[in-house]
Amino acid sequence: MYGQRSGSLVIEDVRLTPVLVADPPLLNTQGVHQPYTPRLIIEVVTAGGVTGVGETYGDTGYLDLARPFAERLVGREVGDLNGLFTLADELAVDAARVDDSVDVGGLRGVLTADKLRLSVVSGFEVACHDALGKALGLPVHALLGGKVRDAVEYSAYLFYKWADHPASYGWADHAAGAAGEPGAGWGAALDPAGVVAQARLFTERYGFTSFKLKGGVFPPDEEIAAIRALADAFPGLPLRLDPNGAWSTATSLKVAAELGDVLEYLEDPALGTPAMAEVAAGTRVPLATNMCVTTFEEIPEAFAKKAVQVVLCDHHYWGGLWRTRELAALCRTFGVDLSMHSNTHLGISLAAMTHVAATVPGLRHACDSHYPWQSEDVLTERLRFDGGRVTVTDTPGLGVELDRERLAALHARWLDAEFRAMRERDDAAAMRVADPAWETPAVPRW
Ligand code: GKR
Ligand code: MG
Repeated sequence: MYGQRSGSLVIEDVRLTPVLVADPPLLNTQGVHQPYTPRLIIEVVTAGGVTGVGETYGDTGYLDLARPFAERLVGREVGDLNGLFTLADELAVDAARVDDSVDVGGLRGVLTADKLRLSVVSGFEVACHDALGKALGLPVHALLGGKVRDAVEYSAYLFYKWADHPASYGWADHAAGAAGEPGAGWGAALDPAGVVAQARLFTERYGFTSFKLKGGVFPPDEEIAAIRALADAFPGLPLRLDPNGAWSTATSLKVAAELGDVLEYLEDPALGTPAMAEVAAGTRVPLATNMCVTTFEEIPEAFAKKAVQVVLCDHHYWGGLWRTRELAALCRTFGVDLSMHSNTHLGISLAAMTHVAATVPGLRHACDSHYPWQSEDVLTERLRFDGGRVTVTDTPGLGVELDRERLAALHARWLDAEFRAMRERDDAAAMRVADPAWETPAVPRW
C-alpha cells in the first residue's frame, strides 16, 4: 500500500466484456480471417471512481484465465503492476489449451501456458496503467518514463484478400464497412495490381510511407512479383514481406536474393530459430520476427545464433508495457533492432502500442497495425493516422474513452448464439467455409 493515497487507488471492481469485431476476409498462410474476431475489453475501477481500460485476445482460453484473474484483482493497488505477474503465476492453465505448437489463430510463434497467461495479464496491465494515469493526471507514456517522440510511425499492413466473406455464412457483410468507413471499399487483392491498388488506398487514406505485405498465401514467385510491383509504384519506400514461416530455408534465400535490393527486411521467412539462423547466414537482408522470439526465454539462442536482426515486440504477449520496455533494453544491448507486431486489435490497443512505442529510443522501423482494417471500435472517437503516424497524446491515461453503446452492441453479437463459432479465431476453419477440402498447410509450404 502506498500511504494516504492508497485508499482511492484500490481496485474496487473489474469488468470483462468479450466482444466480436467485424473483420474483412484477409488471407494468410493458415487460411483467412473470420467475419468476426473475438477481443476482450477489460475495465478496472478504483475506489476513487477512476476507470482504466485494456484490451487483449478474446478467445475462450484467454477468457477462462481472465475471469479468475479479475476476481483476484479486487482489493489490490492499481499501481502494483509487478504484483500482477505473481498473481498470474497462480493461474492454472488448462493443458488442453496449449500443446507447445505454433499458435494457429494468431501466427505468433509457439503457444505455451506462460504465453497464454502473459497475454491475459497484459490487458490488465494496460488497464491499470490507464487508471493510474487518470488518477495521477499523467499520460501512460509518462508512467513509462516519458515519450522520446511526439508521434509514432506505422506501416501500411497489406493483405491478399477476397472482396467479401463467403456468401455461405449467410450474414450481411459487416466487415466490409459502410461507405466512407475504415475498411470500406477495399475490394479484392489477389495479384500484384490488386496489392498496389490496396497500397494506394492506404497512402491516400492514412498517409503511410512504408508497406508490409502478408505473404505465405501464394507461391513465392507471385509474392515476389507483388513486392516488385510495389517497388515500382512507390520507389525508395521501405517494403517488407511476411510469409509467417511458410518457406523452406532454400526458398527464403531465393526470395531474399531476388528482393534484396528493395526489402527493408524479410519477416519470418522460415519457421524457428535454427532455420532463421540458416537464412540469416546466407543473406544480407535483415530478418525480423514475431514467431521465433516471442518470449524472454527464446532470446538467448536466437541472439547467439544471429537469427534475427529485428524483434517485433507485441505488448499483448510479452506481458504488457513495462515488459515491452525490458525487451527493448535487451535488444539495444545486443544491437538488435526493435519494431512492433500487430494482430487484429481495436483502438484501446492502438493507444497502448503508441504510448509504449513513444518511449522506446531508437525505433527505426515503422510499427505494424491492423487498425485500418477494423471498421468497428468501442471508443467514442477513433484514433487517427496522419502522414502514417499516430500523435502521442498527453491526455491522462491512454487518452481514450469507451463508447458504452458500441461496446454493448459488440458484446450482444458475442452473446448471440448465431455467432458462437466466431468466439474462437480459427483461420483454417474460416477457409473451409469457402473450400471444404482445405487443410492447414504443412510447413514449409514452399
Ligand atoms: O492477421 O493474418 C493475420 C496475421 O498473419 C497475424 O495473425 C500475424 O500474427 O500479423 C501477424 C504477423 O505479423 O505475423
Ligand atoms: Mg509477422
